[in-house]
Amino acid sequence: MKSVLEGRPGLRRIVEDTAEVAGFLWQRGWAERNGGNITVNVTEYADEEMRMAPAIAGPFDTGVDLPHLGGAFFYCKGTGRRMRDLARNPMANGAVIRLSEDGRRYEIIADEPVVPTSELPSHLSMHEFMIASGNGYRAVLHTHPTDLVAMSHNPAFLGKDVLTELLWSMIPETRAFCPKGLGVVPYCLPGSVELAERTVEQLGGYDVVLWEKHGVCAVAEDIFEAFDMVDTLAKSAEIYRSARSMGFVPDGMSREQMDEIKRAFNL
Ligand code: 2HA
Ligand code: ZN
Repeated sequence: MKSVLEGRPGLRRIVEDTAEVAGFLWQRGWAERNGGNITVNVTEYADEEMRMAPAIAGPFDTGVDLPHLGGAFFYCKGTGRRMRDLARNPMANGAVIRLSEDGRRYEIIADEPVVPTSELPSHLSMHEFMIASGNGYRAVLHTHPTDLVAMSHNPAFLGKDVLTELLWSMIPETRAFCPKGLGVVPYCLPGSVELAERTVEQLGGYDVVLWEKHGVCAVAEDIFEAFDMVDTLAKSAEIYRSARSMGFVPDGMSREQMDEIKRAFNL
């Protein structure tokens, strides 16, 4: 069977970029077994043939209300699939789905009947928020960065913007390239609608959200931007851990130094 990527260079680029990032996640040690998931809104690449393509599986319920996503298309990592496998073969470990006009159901249209990620309710709810807000974001990334997850086990870090301030102060890049900081979502069952709702509540203020004792979720224009924000925050967390393991509490940049970066980068 012909791949949906054939003759669609824009869609192919998105899927190849996603595969590259999936490899980074595995190399970072953030993607044990089937850990993490990625969805990218690919509606702009859906031509008439994709709109009319017969379903190869479904329809399935999305489980959430998605008034802005009627008729939208997504490339989604498959549930139970490994990032390291997706990196090598993205269309055997992920699929393109099409939402119904009311956004309540979806069908898998290509290339194989790979059922999407268990976190589909939270991913689609985030895409819904992004379309409704008109921010132009198309990518959602969820992964398990070890140091950030470890920090979420300390209640002292979970107050509003406590971790943001600490991570910003570890290295200038984090203040500059993760300017909204890190939102926090209290522990919820993975894959649940409650996790989806609590995550979307945070997106008004943040592009990266920490799921307590689980992982992070990042939204951005494209999958590389989403990865870079998580990578930058994870670097800060690693510097913090490194300093603590050398036996001292890191000073952190001063408030004046962080404000100077804010001005220099027009944040
Ligand atoms: O896809 O990471 O949160 C596996 C997960 C669920
Ligand atoms: Zn997870």
